[in-house]
Amino acid sequence: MTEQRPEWQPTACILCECNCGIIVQVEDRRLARIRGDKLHPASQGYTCNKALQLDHYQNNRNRLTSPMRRRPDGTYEPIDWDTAVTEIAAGFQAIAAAHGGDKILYYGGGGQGNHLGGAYSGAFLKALGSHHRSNALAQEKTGEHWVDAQFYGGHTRGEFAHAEVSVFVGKNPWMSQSIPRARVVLNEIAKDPQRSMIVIDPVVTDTAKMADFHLRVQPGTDAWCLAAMAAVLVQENLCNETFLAEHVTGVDAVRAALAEVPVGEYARRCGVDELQLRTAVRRIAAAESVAVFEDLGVQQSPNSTLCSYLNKMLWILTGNFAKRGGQHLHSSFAPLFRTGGVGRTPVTGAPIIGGLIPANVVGEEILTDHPARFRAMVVESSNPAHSIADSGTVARALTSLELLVVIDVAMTETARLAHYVLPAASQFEKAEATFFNLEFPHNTFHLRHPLMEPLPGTLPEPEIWARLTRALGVVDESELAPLRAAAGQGLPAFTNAFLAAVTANPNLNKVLPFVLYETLGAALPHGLSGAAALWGLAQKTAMAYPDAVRRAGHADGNALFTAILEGRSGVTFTVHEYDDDFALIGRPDHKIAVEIPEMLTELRGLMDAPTRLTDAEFPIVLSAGERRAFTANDIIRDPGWRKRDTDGALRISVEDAGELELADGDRVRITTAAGTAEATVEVSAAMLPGHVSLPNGYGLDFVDADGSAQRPGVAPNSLTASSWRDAYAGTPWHKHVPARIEKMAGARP
Ligand SMILES: Nc1nc2c(c(=O)[nH]1)N[C@H]1C(S)=C(S)[C@@H](COP(=O)(O)OP(=O)(O)OC[C@H]3O[C@@H](n4cnc5c(=O)[nH]c(N)nc54)[C@H](O)[C@@H]3O)O[C@H]1N2
Ligand SMILES: Nc1nc2c(c(=O)[nH]1)N[C@H]1C(S)=C(S)[C@@H](COP(=O)(O)OP(=O)(O)OC[C@H]3O[C@@H](n4cnc5c(=O)[nH]c(N)nc54)[C@H](O)[C@@H]3O)O[C@H]1N2
Ligand code: SF4
Ligand SMILES: [Mo]
Repeated sequence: MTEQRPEWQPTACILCECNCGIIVQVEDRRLARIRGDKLHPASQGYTCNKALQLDHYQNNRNRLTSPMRRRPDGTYEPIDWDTAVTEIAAGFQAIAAAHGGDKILYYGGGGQGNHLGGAYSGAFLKALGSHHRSNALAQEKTGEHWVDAQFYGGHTRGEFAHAEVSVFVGKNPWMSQSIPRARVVLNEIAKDPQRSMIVIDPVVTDTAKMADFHLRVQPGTDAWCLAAMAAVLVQENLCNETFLAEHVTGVDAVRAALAEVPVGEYARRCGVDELQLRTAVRRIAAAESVAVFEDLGVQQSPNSTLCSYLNKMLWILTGNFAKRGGQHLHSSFAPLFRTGGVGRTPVTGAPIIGGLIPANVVGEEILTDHPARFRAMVVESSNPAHSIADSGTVARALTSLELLVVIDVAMTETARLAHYVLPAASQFEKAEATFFNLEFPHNTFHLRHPLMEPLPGTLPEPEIWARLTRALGVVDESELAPLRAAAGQGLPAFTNAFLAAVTANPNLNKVLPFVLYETLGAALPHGLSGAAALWGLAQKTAMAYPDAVRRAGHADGNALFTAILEGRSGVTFTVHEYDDDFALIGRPDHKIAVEIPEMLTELRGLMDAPTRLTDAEFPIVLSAGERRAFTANDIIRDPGWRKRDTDGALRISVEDAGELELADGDRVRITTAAGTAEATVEVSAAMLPGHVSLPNGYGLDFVDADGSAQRPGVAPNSLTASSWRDAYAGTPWHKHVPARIEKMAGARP
């Protein structure tokens, strides 16, 4: 091999759902130099501090390099791929034959940046008759989805880059990002005297510091704050009546409920000054455009679904929809939720929203002798033994399964409970993409090409799923051969052959991603066979939004697919006009339907509901899982990536620290109803008395170069209980765990 000077290769950061475009120089399989990619249509050269640390993900001692099989004594032995695939396929077939394929649960399917694998899993699972699934969205976004589905049958995003007023509800975008070029946009808002920012958060976050209005609610009291805010709109006649008359149904019922809200009393209950609250609402009402982002601070706190319902009133009642800087129903390249009504889980009868079983009941759906219990699971690109509430019980449940298969790049807490662990190629070693395509009017999709060959012993997920599906023997080779031949003749020929094949055998549709991988995949350029499923998604997208796709410069699905294959820095796949928002409302009358009777009952119930869930035994509210400068879910296991906060400090108010005689660096014991842990203290003026916070993504096991195991920080879900969850969506209240803090004797670490 000749020595090559590394070129800058485009790819993306995978540490949060923004997936900012980056360019990378690879040396010896290392991501040696990393910069923002100015050509990326969404991020335009932007990155945050974390992107520079990506080599800690790509190269670390805990990466897997061989399929592993658990021995009876609990240790693991490496096995070859053929053995693993044969045994796993047979194992799932046996479960399906004995108990039914619906006893196989699929968890995960992609983290922040890797959704191609999940796209292929469906073929294997469908072939077995498995249809139940869950993932992290079922511990954050299903409550919002439940509301969205009834309002307008879609998902909305605010256009913060142009909003006159930006509202962040339990959201700290300076740290957690989630909107393109977050820090640039936040700085622009803060600098512009014509624009305002409203932040609802008990903590003086970096975002709150930039806000014009920081509504510093007491933890867990957002429902009263948001009810009061929406009520001010109604009671002070600040609604956009023209918009409501034309585009919204059910307004009278909402108006009646909000008319009853005692604004002053509710402001007092949530701890916000009444005049400040009213002034913030008047600012919203006076603005040309308003965009709102709700996130974990409310989605993982008491009354979470009601909070989702109420915060949307701020932009609906003021008509901030279908206009520049407002809130929008964006296009999607691959929907994150299934459509259809709310189902029920087989054992506990918990709500299945958007096709997802609440993460919080996964343990209960397994640890029972109920005949409908789950018997087997596939976990892909997720670490539920660490990320779901009450990790101890989740671990016991996973251990009790008849078959658990984990697909991951690393030996995670979950992998260590599996019968088989399959090593995936990293996200820089294969074709990958995210389905977090949430923007409007310009929505983008980025197919990342591999930067290097897969680490020896690993495989990209599309290949893993193809091998597993082949082993089931559900598709006859004679059906694939003509498609394979057509794929070699170009996309038009393939399209025709494909249509003929699925017409002749509709069953092929069931295993569509597999069929595409086996046929079109083989004809794609080297390293891109995993992109085959995108062909089908590109056709669907072009059919769903024909004008917006054409405006983005793609004549049809094949043109879009080609642009995706060739656009190394990502492509814009839809360009919408603001009026399109109305057409995107997924209701027959294309109007927003705001009357949800259960939510109005909950709203009225606030009058008698408790604002405090703490008691004498657990007097302090613990937010378990805050996003900080050096957290990235469980994606980077090597603690060496952190430049500071290496212990993941427990942040505590000056007042509470004074009372407990705590100083920076002291060790404390945290106890909750679910468990106990030790942490290092950081005294912080940002915290309210009675509120402490721990970061997410800590407490991960890592084996160091000298073979010693370490686990810095607290695993947040050693302190959370699965029963502590929302009644409508089953989403956890991670941000609101009653706790007790005690100073520990002895030396500082
Ligand atoms: N750095 C970093 N960024 C990330 C991630 C990461 O791990 N690290 N993860 C990504 C993921 S998966 C997600 S879902 C997003 C989440 O993004 P965010 O939701 O912004 O993240 P959090 O810090 O968990 O919670 C947001 C805020 O909720 C506040 N909060 C706590 N209790 C309450 C309350 O009772 N009411 C209100 N109003 N606020 C409260 C906290 O003070 C915090 O500022 O971040 C993404 N971005
Ligand atoms: N207490 C508490 N719990 C929380 C939260 C909280 O705030 N507090 N936040 C919740 C939220 S919002 C989220 S999103 C979840 C996230 O929790 P999970 O859904 O468990 O996801 P991650 O933590 O992102 O873990 C991603 C996994 O994917 C693996 N991985 C990385 N790249 C690849 C790849 O290319 N292929 C495969 N197969 N695997 C790969 C990583 O090694 C890692 O194990 O945590 C939730 N849990
Ligand atoms: S962590 Fe998120 S915002 Fe930061 S560079 Fe990566 S993708 Fe972009
Ligand atoms: Mo998340």
